[in-house]
Amino acid sequence: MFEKLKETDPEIYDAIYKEVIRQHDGLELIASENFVSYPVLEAASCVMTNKYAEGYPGKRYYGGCTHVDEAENLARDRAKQLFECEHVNVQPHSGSQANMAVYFSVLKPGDTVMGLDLSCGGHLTHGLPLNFSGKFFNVVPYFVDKETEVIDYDAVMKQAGEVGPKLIIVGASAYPRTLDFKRFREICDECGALMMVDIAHIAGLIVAGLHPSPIPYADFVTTTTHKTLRGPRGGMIMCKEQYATDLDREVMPGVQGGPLMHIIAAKAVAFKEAMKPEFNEYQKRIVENAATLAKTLSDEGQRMVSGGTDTHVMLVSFLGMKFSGRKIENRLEEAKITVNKNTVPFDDRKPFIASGIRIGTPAVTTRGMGPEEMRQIGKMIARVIEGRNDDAVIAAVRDEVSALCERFPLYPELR
Ligand code: DSN
Repeated sequence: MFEKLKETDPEIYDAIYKEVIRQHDGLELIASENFVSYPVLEAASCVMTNKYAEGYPGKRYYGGCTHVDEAENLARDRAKQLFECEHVNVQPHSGSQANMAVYFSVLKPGDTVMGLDLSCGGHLTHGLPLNFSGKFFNVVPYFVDKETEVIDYDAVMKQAGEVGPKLIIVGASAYPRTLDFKRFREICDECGALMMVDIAHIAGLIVAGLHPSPIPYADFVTTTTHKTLRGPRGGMIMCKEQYATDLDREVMPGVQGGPLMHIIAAKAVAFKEAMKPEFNEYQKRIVENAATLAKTLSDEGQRMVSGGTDTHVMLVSFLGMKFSGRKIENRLEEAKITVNKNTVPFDDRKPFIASGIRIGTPAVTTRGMGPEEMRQIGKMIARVIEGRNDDAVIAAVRDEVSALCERFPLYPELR
């Protein structure tokens, strides 16, 4: 693979080569990661990376945009068809920039917004004090219920009535349960707030009809394109037509300059893939796999946040235990199982140490693994957690992981 690169820059070639091997040889269970198709990979590395195209199709600040216009129009049309939205902007480089553009288009510095607390599954850009969202705006977090670890909509309604936010941010990075967008709309209407939903994690499930869509309820919907949606790393914003002009202006020139046209082309390729019936089948398998994995972990004695999952993601809680999520993340990595440490509701450890791990099934499902493999993986994870201080356990699990991965090849084109 990459013969020219190998010749001219052996050090970078070597890093890329080793990453191909790492992705093949291990179990990827980070809930926000996936493996794009080879055509998406080809588009993401194409010559459109050379092109400046500030502006939008038909209205650019640069000449020579005929073909990148074709790509962006295809991406926009396909996204609109997939999500049944009125307007879409496919230029955000990331989910964070998508969220930033929405906030700046409707809020002024100091305005009050509400977002799900980080420890309860919210995202950095939903109001963490260290993030731009927490620095620019007065963010009041809402929480999950202490007992059920699920959002208590009545409590959010009461809190929103007291706080009077201008915007309520709905959505999460680590929340395993279905979100009730209709209920959030009622809360927003009751307190006069705008509603933004960040569907970065569940976008693919929504396309397949496995999670309700927020499009009929929300003023703005943001997403990344690389998680369950299985496209290239990037962001996207959907909104009602009435916000379109302000929003587009806020993406460019407000937040960004030139769009990444190779990535927009790759987004279009991924959206076309997502229109196929096989994509819906794939999303179904993600959810079934997550349910099987969560049940196996629970049967093995692990405590699952909220008792399990409705989606692609789950959290194992070590709250109140002597060992942390960081320790388990490290031990699992030694066994070639990749997860991330994650805070759990009302965590008393900092996010860099955390009292839980987050696990997701999109990537292993892309490799073709099913319920039988999920039971095997759940048992291996439980063995590592229980045998966290025993190197022999880690070594035995690592051998089992290697044998499992050999049965599900990844990117044969790159081998
Ligand atoms: N960092 C992403 C995640 O892992 O969920 C969210 O943007």
